[in-house]
Amino acid sequence: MYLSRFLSLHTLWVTVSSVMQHYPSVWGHYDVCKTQIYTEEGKVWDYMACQPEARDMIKYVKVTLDPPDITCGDPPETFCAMGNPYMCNNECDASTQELAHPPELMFDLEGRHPSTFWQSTTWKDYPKPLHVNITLSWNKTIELTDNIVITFESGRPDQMILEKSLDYGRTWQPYQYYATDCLDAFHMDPKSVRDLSQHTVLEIICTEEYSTGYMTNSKIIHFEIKDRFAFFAGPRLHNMASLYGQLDTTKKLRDFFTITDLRIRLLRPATGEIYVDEQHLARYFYAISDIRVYGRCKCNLHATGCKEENKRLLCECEHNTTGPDCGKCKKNYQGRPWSAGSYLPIPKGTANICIPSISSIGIAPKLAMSTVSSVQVANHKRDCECFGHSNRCSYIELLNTVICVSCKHNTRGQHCELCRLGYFRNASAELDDENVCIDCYCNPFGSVHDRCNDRGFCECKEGTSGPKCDKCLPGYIWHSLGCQPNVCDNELLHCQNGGTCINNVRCQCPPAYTGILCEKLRCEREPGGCGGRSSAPGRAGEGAGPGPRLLLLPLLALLAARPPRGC
Ligand SMILES: *[C@@H]1O[C@H](CO)[C@@H](O)[C@H](O)[C@H]1NC(C)=O
Ligand SMILES: *[C@@H]1O[C@H](CO)[C@@H](O)[C@H](O)[C@H]1NC(C)=O
Ligand SMILES: *[C@@H]1O[C@H](CO)[C@@H](O)[C@H](O)[C@H]1NC(C)=O
Ligand SMILES: *[C@@H]1O[C@H](CO)[C@@H](O)[C@H](O)[C@H]1NC(C)=O
Ligand SMILES: [Ca+2]
Repeated sequence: MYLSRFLSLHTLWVTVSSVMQHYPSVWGHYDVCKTQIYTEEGKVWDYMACQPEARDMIKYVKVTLDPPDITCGDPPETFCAMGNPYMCNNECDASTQELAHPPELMFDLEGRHPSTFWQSTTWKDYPKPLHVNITLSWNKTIELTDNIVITFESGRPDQMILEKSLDYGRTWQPYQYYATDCLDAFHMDPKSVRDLSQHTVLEIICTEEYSTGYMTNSKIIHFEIKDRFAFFAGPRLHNMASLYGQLDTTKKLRDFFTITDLRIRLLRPATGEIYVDEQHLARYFYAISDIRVYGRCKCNLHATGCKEENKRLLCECEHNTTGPDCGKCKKNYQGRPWSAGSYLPIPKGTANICIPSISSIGIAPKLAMSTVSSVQVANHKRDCECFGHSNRCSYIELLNTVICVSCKHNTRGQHCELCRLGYFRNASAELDDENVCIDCYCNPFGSVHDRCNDRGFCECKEGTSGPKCDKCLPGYIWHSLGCQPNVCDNELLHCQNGGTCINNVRCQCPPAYTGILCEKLRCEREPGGCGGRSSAPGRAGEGAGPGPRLLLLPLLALLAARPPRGC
């Protein structure tokens, strides 16, 4: 009972002190990302993740077509009206504005009638496939916030792949396959986004939903962002906090909605039938009137603004971060490794601001002066061997050696290969395991100090035992300050002269007696003594000793049981 009380007291202390350590600075981190909102309780601050607002990203896009000469009109050609193979007197002529269909018309303001559109050449080279790549590049990482919507002016293609790149077009991954017959076109079972779930949300599917061909009126193709969000945020996206919680912890999910480029791969135009009518190849082409991409600049939750500079989007980085995506710490602010901010407000999330470099704090002057700046350190990355407990090291010129900085997971040492004091090595974990160091958890009252041996055994004070020094040896009893010898136990150590043993801590003596075991007459302690009736003359002074101590112990216990103020 005592033990659990004192252990909880200990954790309370730890909690209080760590809150005092981090609370003000964490609060400060979110300062730049709060707005005042009005609630029933009046004006309050709403803390939010630092991210720019979502907007129409099409304004900032650069488009590339492959092959480059795939746009119709050079030389001029005729094509058939959509849905009517016998009205083939429409003309595309790149040199006449009214008859031209350049790529820009995919991005202009739509909503008027008739719509404006880009159009490809017709499939005159049939049976050679009519392949077109439309690549949209932002030269900036963006996070999609709404469905990608592509509106066709011709029939929707029989086969198409939407692809994305996360590395400015160096590598490409499919985002979604679209076909009138998924099995035939891509050897995939047809699926709809509604067949997915939280667990399969990252699956790349082939859908037949948008490819019902030539004859229908519907012209639109979606890539469903919102339906995917809804697996986490509920059907009407009420619970965005839940989505953000997932995004915070699941990098794959975050990356899924992140792009630098999109590519629409048109693989086979709408035919409306199984076979292609070779007599009327001017029926077959691609035409797109509109493309919508909504998203926000990815600033790693370190910026609320994103500006356009020289036709390029750039985050307006806060928290002393820098780079187009706020992806690193500013010079002289590399005191700890960069990390992204958090979607979650305090107390769960922090902004992870960059802190001044070690050399500018100056731990030890000698060390600080010989520590190269972290920018240079990055070049030493090969030499940075920290078993995964740090990704930063410093070159110490004086010793001509590289040491790891800010070892995490309770490690320490040149290569983060040792456990911090108060931790011991987990024998079943490899050195690069996050669990490699285990807290000693030495009982603060029963142990000599907070360190333990390599098996986790703590060094115990007198009368104390157990691996964590939280048990008492026989003849001892747990008090607020550890194990104390039993005062009385009614077996070997009886209270005398009719005294009763209270909690093994003290004897409660009848009024006439005193002493640890009530072994003395009270009058012995008074001036003048007991008038010669003393049973043990000369021991009066000793009896006074334990009195205050025995009183003190319950008092301490009382104090300890009171919760600290303000919690
Ligand atoms: C379209 O892009 C893909 C890669 O995403 C490439 O393999 C293919 O050859 C390109 N097609 C054309 C017509 O450029
Ligand atoms: C992308 O932006 C960088 C500046 O960060 C610039 O140097 C580069 O030329 C840009 N690339 C394109 C294709 O615009
Ligand atoms: C960035 O560093 C400057 C200079 O130390 C400091 O004044 C400022 O508050 C820091 N910004 C943030 C958001 O911490
Ligand atoms: C020791 O490491 C293993 C392997 O990582 C882990 O499963 C276990 O929980 C660790 N033990 C403790 C007490 O942390
Ligand atoms: Ca248009």
